[in-house]
Amino acid sequence: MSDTGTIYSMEQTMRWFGPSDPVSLWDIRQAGCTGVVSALHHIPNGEIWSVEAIKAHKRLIADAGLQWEVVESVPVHEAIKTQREGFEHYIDNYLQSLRNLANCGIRVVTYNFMPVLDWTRTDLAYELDNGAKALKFERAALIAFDVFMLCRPGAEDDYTAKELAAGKLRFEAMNIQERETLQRNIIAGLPGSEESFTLAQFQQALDNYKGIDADRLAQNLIYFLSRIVPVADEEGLKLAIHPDDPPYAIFGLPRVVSTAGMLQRLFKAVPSVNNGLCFCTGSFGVREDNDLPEMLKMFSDRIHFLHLRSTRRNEEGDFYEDNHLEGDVDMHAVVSAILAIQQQRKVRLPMRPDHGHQMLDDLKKNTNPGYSGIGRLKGLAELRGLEFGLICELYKSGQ
Ligand code: CS2
Ligand code: MN
Repeated sequence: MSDTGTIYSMEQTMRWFGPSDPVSLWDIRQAGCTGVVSALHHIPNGEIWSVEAIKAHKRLIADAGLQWEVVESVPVHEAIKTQREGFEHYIDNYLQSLRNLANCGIRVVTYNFMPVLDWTRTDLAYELDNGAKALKFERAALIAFDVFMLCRPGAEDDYTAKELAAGKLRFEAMNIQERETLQRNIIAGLPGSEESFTLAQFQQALDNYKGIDADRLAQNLIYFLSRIVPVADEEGLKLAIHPDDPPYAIFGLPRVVSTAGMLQRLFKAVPSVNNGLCFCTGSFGVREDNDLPEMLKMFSDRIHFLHLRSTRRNEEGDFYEDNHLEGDVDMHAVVSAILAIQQQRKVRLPMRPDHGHQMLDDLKKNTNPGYSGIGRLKGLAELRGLEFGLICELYKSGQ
């Protein structure tokens, strides 16, 4: 509790994909949000976001009585991640986009540094007991795709004999249509990811990482940070890197934003607090060795944005997206830790319910996987209730 008696609560937002999003700005407002998280998805990855384009998008959001709280994401071009020839041009463009966003009053920018693919799932319609649908990552299905459909050279070396056998069984049990769906789920681009591949293009994109191990990728990220963070400092922008999802290597690609140790390296190399974090509990929470409340405390001064959701994992290395207050994430401990950070820093952090189940009327609609309206509304309502209860306790204990 702060000296003034004010208690700092989270700023409630939802992601909005722009005018073509089946969930409208008014839906988001009715869900109880004061702001949105959004991006200019129509601008190709690597090009500059102009002031005019940013202003036009901002106006759309303001017309519905909402704030554009956070940009998610300004995508990082693959050339920057691999440092292939000409990458400096893409960094210059990125810097210009950041400057333009700051000039338009944007304060927080999220991005990620995942090679080739943004978030990855194998099943976008995993049916729960109650008939709602969730997103799922099934390891055997990933192996089926990697080893038996993509036929990635050397893929077998990444898995145990037991895993390979499970992947083979999984592959053999699928019909052509199921295989096509699996392929589409993995490489055709989930909402928010700016890339989409055919099988051949995907293999080509993987080949671009030959010779780039995790250490080299971390160096490339640190170089990128050393270029963008000074501009963020100048412009009063907070940068918030999103963790890897899933938070371990897939398709032999290196990962550098999955654990506390990896984050420490990045923050030590570029210490400004504007070199910050989008704390995504659903991504970090997939690893049992990530202690979320502990990580929140550890990085308390650089958390600028929150994605709240929970996953449930099993021994086979699968996980699915559970109800927001259930699963492996201890959401009570997480929201308590967030409230403590906010009182300490005297700030309200923007948060969004990260994904939700497809349920009720949304089962009949064409929705963006993970981003249907009703499931996120439910997640948001539960998270708000949890936070409200905790705030009432803070009031009681402080007075
Ligand atoms: C995903 C991504 O887990 C998530 O939040 O929906 O789209 C994620 O937002 C981006 O990778 C962040 O850059
Ligand atoms: Mn997230």
